[in-house]
Amino acid sequence: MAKKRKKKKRKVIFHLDLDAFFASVEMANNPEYKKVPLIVGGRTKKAVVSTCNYLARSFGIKAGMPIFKALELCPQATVLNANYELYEQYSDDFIKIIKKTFCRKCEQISIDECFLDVTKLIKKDMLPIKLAKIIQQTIFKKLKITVSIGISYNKFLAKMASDWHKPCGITVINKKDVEKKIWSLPINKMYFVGKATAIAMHELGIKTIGDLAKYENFKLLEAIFGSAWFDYYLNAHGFGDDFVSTNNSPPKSLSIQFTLPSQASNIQELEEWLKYLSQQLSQKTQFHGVFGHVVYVYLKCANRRMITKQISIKEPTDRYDIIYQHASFLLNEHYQRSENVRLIGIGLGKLTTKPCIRQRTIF
Ligand code: TTP
Ligand code: MG
Repeated sequence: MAKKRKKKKRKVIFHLDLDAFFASVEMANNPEYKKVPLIVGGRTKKAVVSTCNYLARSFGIKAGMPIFKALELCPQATVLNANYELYEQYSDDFIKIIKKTFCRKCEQISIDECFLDVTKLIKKDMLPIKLAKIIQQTIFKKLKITVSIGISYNKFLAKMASDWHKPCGITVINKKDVEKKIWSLPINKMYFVGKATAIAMHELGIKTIGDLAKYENFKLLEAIFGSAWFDYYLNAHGFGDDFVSTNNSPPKSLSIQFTLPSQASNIQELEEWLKYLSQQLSQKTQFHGVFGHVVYVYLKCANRRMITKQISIKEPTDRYDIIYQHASFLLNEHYQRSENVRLIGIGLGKLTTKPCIRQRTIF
């Protein structure tokens, strides 16, 4: 008799996203801020909102909005300059708590988000929602910050779910929910679909995730979006990657980017950002125990022009000064001085786990 093939069990993937992160850190440090609409951004004329607490959001204030406009909506709001070092500290603590207390299968994907593969933690007396509640309580007890949690069987759906009920929500998306919950969402709400991709989809008449799922001209999708089209299409049908990578598998490249609190067209200001990002990238690289052969810098300008430049370096590095030196060279070579920059990013590519011996030598 033919053996019955065992059905592969679906994984249980959590996506954790801290609520109003920068503003929440400020409120955790100064409870007075809980009582007021709070904006984190800059104080210059061109500054925009980096984030704001949920009280400020109730006035219609949103991330990316010019501060002056936010203050028109809510003149009594308190505006703070961002304190990035403090936010990085909270971010590190968040990940440490998760890894130490709950689950080592943790993949951090941004300053305030991570995926967890909790499949092995789920038991009869520890169902996903119960575990999610315990995680929320623990994070709040230790950091005084709330976290929203999305639960599903792959990373795409877990990420979509965490956005569903915020702040402090827990949302489960099962296979049967995909049509009901996901298909009606506008295409720009789809994880991985950036602004430019969403515009291109609109031109094809794809306005919702459901439109994409039902789209039949695959050749056209491939011609426009390259090989990425297939992932978008699979995701729209509820399929997707469920592998949560841990530190055991070193990344192929690492990068850090930031949408600037206000547009910058001043090279000194951009240099300052590069310095900050080089430090963060160096720390991230050291955390993963890897060394990069290529430094790259990318800038997104206000007119949507994307500048991406890279340079190979002789010895693979994880050092701040070397990363910054090369990034600064790229900036000075390729940045046209009058252009307004909205987003700046820096990365290390061709990563290896083996450092060059010479690099470690102390002179
Ligand atoms: P998000 O998680 O996108 O936003 P949030 O945590 O403020 O709000 P939500 O409750 O909706 O999750 O980003 C995390 C932090 O990163 C955010 O507090 C501010 C910062 N940030 C920027 O400064 N620029 C950006 O472009 C983005 C996306 C985030
Ligand atoms: Mg967040």
